Amino acid sequence: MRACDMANRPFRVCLVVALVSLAAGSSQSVRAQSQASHTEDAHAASAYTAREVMIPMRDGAHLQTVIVTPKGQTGPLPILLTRTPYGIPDQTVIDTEASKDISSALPSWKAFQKDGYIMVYQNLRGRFKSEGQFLKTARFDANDPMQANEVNDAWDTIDWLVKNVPNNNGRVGMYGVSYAGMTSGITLLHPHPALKAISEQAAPADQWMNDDNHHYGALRESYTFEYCVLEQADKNKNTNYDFDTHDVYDWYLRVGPVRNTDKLYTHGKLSYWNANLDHPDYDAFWQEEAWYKKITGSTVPNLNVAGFWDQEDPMGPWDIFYKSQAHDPNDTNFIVAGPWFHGGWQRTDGASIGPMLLGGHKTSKEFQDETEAPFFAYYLHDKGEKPHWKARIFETGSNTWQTYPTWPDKHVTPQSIYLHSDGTLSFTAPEKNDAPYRQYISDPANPVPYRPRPISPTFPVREWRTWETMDQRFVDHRPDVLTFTSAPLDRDLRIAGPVQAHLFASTSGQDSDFIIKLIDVFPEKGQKSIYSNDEGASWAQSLDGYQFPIAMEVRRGRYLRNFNHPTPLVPGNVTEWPISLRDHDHVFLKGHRVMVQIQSTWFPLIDRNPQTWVTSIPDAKTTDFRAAQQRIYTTPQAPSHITLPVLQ
Ligand code: PG9
Repeated sequence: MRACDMANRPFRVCLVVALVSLAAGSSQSVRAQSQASHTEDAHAASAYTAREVMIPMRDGAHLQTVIVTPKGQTGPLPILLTRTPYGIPDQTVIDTEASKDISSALPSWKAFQKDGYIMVYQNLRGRFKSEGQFLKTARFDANDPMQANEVNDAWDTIDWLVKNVPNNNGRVGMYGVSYAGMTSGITLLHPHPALKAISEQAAPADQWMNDDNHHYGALRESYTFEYCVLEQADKNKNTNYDFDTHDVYDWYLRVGPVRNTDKLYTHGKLSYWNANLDHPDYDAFWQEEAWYKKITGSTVPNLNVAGFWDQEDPMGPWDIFYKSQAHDPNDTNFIVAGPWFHGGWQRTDGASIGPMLLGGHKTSKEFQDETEAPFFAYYLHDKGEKPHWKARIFETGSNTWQTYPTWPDKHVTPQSIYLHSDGTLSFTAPEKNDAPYRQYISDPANPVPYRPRPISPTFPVREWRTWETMDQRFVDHRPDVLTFTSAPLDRDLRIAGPVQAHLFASTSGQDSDFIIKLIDVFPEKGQKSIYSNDEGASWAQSLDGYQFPIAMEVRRGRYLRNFNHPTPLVPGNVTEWPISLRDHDHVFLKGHRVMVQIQSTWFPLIDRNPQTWVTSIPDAKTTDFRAAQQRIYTTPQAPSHITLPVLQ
């Protein structure tokens, strides 16, 4: 393994880039931008003072913490705390970044500073100068008050801050994206009394079911492996794996069965990666990690934030929102969702998602100024008003902010759109004389790439951030990808709520995956994109005829009956595959077409299913991987369809 470039840079630059990765992994452009800023602004002192302290935890470990206060602070201010594994800013970073409008190194800084806060950043135990061991865990045992976990570390930190930081008003808020979203959200399980508001943003909640590491048990091979290298290869750095192929598709294919990554390359050094290989099923290990299940209600006001194109933690915020909603007597549990990749609301101005323009809105800035800052101002400063909505959502297609008093909205009508054997898609159910199925051969030796090749490493982040918005024409018409398309819509089709697919499918193997994609197909002419005014835009960058993914998901056959006890499929048997496509809010505009694509590999995002029966897929042998014949049924008895939450 080779340390990332960051390791060779001055420490302060590393910290900017490190905190940046808190939102969505580091990126070349942000890295270059940070470096440039350092040269230009190195001496431009900001109006803030940063001081570093080591805060003691109950077990004696001290955590590296930076406390940033406004120079010349006159009265008491609330504290806003972020707890991250990726590195924290120092005075130079504060001086450089504090003046920026959208700054992912100091998320939402500008919007918050209008109201005034003491900002606190802390490295999690075992990362950088923080003592203790980084366990990469969301465990919490309420019966063991001495357990090292993020709930107790947050509690001890808040307790120390309110007692030791001069001129604080006794109220603390926590916020952060992804890992720092998890460390905020998990405080719901046992909040310190001074914690008055949190905003978990893109927090993972269940790593086996639907966040970073697996989707319904299907291992997210490339992301999980590269993330474990990033965080576990070296305590003092974020490390990028040094691939010896330009296209990582080739590297993962050459590795073969997933256990070979450890046998050939990492040799037991990545404990969390090996935990993923040792626990393929939803056993006690993963059930303990699914921390949101212990939420008993909305114990602290919480602004959950989700991105509809979140390539890492798309489900966590919804899980946390729904679980807290079950007991929310004071109406303090809210959700904001929008057209964002993982942490996009803290990284760009949000004027577009992929190539799609968003009607002149700067959705990230609007979120920060109009929702996030007022939320904390209300609970920590007694300023302004409580949100009057349950969900505030930027709806794509219509490109408008919508507020909902309940989520899902009560006026939604479920309507099913059916797959037909002639390759069409319509709201009419199949009839008995239609051909019963369409079929393809899925070959693990030639898996369908999840984004156009060559595929870059996940870290440092390049195309990874926006791959879920990519034009699906790159696989359309592959012999192992089935496409179903509707006629152009004669009116707008507005969906708002949970989308649910039901495939009726068979395989000639004893195990298999099905991947389903719900796609908005743009008209063939005259579409405006972010490249429209750019003379250098290529033909391929046009939105004309673009196949824009709205929702995509995988299910693994061995877990259809039971997540903890995998069972073989019966070859040739028609089985119903329910596949949840999560919550969405999108308008398929008049003239657009709706498309569904189905395939059985999605590589190397998802590890390959051998399609024969093995007790553990990571430990399969090379010879276990075999081609299988897949059939998607389209009959009145086995009507494959997607149920859409239609809002008139
Ligand atoms: N998605 C990243 C992550 C969070 C929590 C656990 C593991 C990975 C992140 O962006 O922080």
